Amino acid sequence: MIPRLSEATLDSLPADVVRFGYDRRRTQAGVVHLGIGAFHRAHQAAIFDSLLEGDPRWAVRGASLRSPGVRDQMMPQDGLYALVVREGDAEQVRVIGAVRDVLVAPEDPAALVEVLAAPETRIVTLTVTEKGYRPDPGETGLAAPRTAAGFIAAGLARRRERGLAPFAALSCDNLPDNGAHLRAAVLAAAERDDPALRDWIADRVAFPKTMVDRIVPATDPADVDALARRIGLVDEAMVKAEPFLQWVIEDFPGERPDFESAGVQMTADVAPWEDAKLRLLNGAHSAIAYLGGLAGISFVDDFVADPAGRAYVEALWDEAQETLSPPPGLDPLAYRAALMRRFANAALQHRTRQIAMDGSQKLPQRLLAPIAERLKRGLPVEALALAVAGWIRWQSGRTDEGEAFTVDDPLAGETTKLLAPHGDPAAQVRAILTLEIFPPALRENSRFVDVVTRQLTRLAKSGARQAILQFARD
Ligand code: NAI
Ligand code: CS2
Repeated sequence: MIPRLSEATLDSLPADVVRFGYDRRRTQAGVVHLGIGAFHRAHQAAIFDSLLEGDPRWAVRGASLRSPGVRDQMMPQDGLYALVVREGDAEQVRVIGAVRDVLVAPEDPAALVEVLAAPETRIVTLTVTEKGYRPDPGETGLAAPRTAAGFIAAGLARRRERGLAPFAALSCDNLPDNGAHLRAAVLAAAERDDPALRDWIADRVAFPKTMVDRIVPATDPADVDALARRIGLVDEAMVKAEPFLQWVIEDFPGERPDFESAGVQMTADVAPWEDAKLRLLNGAHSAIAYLGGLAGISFVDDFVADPAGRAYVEALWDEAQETLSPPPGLDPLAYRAALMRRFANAALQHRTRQIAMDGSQKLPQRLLAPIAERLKRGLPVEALALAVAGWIRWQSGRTDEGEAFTVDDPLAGETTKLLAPHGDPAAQVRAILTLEIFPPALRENSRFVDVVTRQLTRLAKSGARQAILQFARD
């Protein structure tokens, strides 16, 4: 049997595996991370791992707010895991030592509150997906929190009682103005039980906005097997990623790592970075997910390997780009060219189905915001509208070939109810636009309704492969 990666087997790693040089026993856990999925392990934890080489304060205690899966993968390995960075034929394997511990909140909520209140905790980071910021009707209050915001409020309440300075809370989810979303959710959780705590948090706690970027597909069992062959150890917690990594953080007061030394950009204004990333990278990703998914295309690189797919993505970017105010240092054309290369990275095997998840929570910032801006300026929105039509068609749970799948979306029940009674695209569009995710400015805009109906009709008649051909270039 192949042994497992752990402290005990570290020394058996092949020489070309990159390893941390710091002494894990001398580190302090200055960071608590909520939602320890693949992305945290390939992005923030990799940055903290680099920072630990010069400053022992920034080790991470991770927490899962839902299932024990990641704890059960990581803790038999002493929290160690490999970050496998792939591009084309090149592969780098790096073992990350930054994660000291993983807690499972539903098993012991009090333990997580205690960790958040620990004097050494200076920063709390979060990747709880876009839907993790929605109010949870099951939230029971500060005594037994369930949501990320509830835990943060409870941890801050205890710090306040103990006279400890608060931590800064950094959302690393793909939401526009993610700091403000998190702040609002935490203030609401605090106010419910303790209005004075709400005021203390409002005065004292930093919720910096952040823009995060690195494509991190979910790990497949085949990735674990390939890594075991490569390093001679089984690593159930490995993650795979592209080489590109960007983290832009709104500068904040209080104790923080020397982020800049690890390549993080600290800035006064994250918004233009965020808009460019959400509308160009994520907007195209969602379009590829729905149109590609309907056409039976499993991976992002396959979509852009087809000249028609590339031409469609360029048409979508032409539309989205005109709605941006790029920050100094971001050349939109160079950014787009780099994105196309990133999407074409066949070694990642990034599934369109993964990106299609939770579309109702992604559409507003990725597609609807640039559409609203263009309509205000009287500009056409054909390519963006085709992506929205693709999402609507996706909600019916069948590909163009008739293959059934489960729609993974917190609003899936509602969208099924809205769409089911209608066979024709015009009625489907009218029904779906009643969802709260569509702002009144769009819902009541006849140009928007018409163009989405036209694109949905085309999808229903000829399928996604044909529909993207309207954007073909010579
Ligand atoms: P993952 O599926 O590996 O992990 C998701 C994590 O979120 C898990 O810990 C899960 O328990 C937690 N979660 C899900 N719903 C939740 C809820 N309602 N409340 C609390 N926790 C919840 O996914 P991954 O790849 O780690 O991505 C997570 C998020 O990170 C994305 O939704 C996105 O906002 C952000 N992100 C991901 C990137 C990627 O390429 N994977 C890149 C940039 C940002
Ligand atoms: C993707 C993102 O799953 C999705 O919705 O669009 O997670 C994307 O991979 C990242 O934002 C890249 O930084």
